[in-house]
Amino acid sequence: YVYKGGINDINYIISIIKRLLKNRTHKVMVVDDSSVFRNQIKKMVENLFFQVFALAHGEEALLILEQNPDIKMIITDYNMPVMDGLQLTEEVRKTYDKNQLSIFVLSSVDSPEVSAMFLKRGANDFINKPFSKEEFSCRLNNAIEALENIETITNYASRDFLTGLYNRRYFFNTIEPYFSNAVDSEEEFVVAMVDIDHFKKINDTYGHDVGDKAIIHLSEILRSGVQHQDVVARFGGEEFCIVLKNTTRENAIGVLERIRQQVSLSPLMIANQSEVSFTISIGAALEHEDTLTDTINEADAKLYQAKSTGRNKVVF
Ligand code: GH3
Ligand code: MG
Ligand code: MG
Ligand code: MG
Repeated sequence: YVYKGGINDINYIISIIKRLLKNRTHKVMVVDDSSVFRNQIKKMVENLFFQVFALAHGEEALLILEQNPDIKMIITDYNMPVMDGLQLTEEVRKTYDKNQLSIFVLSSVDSPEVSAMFLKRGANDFINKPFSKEEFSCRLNNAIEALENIETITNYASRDFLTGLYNRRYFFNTIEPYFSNAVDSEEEFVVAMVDIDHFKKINDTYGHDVGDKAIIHLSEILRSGVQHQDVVARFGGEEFCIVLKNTTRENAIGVLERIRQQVSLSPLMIANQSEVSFTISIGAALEHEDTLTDTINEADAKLYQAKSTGRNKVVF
């Protein structure tokens, strides 16, 4: 970035530095059939510290997007051979909504109908060529900031504040669709409810702060005890729900048994090298073609059984 003086430019540089400090160097795709224009835009975007993919038409762009689903922005021309910018916009919007991937159109077709047509089909912004570089950079930064803000808000809404695990709302929003799919494709999965044994005693003996630390400690063991595709959510208090996807009963018992053992063998370390040991009880159910609520209720009943028959055990 070439500093041209003036207070606004300083603010602008600060906003870029802030983004770099957050280590957010997004992927941006530039799609234009004119190689001169494509390279010019590419350079401008690279100067703003984005990673750029430059392509000549929509079909190439879709291919690259498939290989890089984390691309945050597409800057596209309108008229191009093979697949134009409008078709590209329509195709991309079948998979990515405006809040996940920003589409920015640059076109020399200077007509209000064209810009409206793009915006109606899901483009986030539109500028006529030729345009001011300054305006382009500002709009591009605004679009990226908007995406980042939405990501932050979505994170707040879907995560539990104490542990960073998914919360109950996110759990049901994502597991409901997964559940219907799994039932259709006859994929088996297991729902497990986890609850700390005699947790009140930890709070009463060591205080609420240590209780919170125990919850965080457990959440780390749960997260690292399952596979990437599995879901771990905090339902409230010291109660968690795990979904082990695409698994069998035998496999799930192995995973849950290992987690139970690990909790009992890795006490929470607190001040003065004291250790707080605790155990967990787990109730689990294999999904069979009933409703998600039925499966969760069955896991809950099994958890109750684990509690009433001595705790520190997995009941399936
Ligand atoms: P059991 O073995 O039967 O599960 O006994 P328990 O003492 O763990 O009983 P229960 O599960 O009913 O205890 C829940 C307690 O967890 C009650 C509440 O004071 C405490 N609790 C709930 N949420 C939090 C939290 O966020 N932090 C802390 N420190 N304690 C919490
Ligand atoms: Mg063109
Ligand atoms: Mg408990
Ligand atoms: Mg409880």
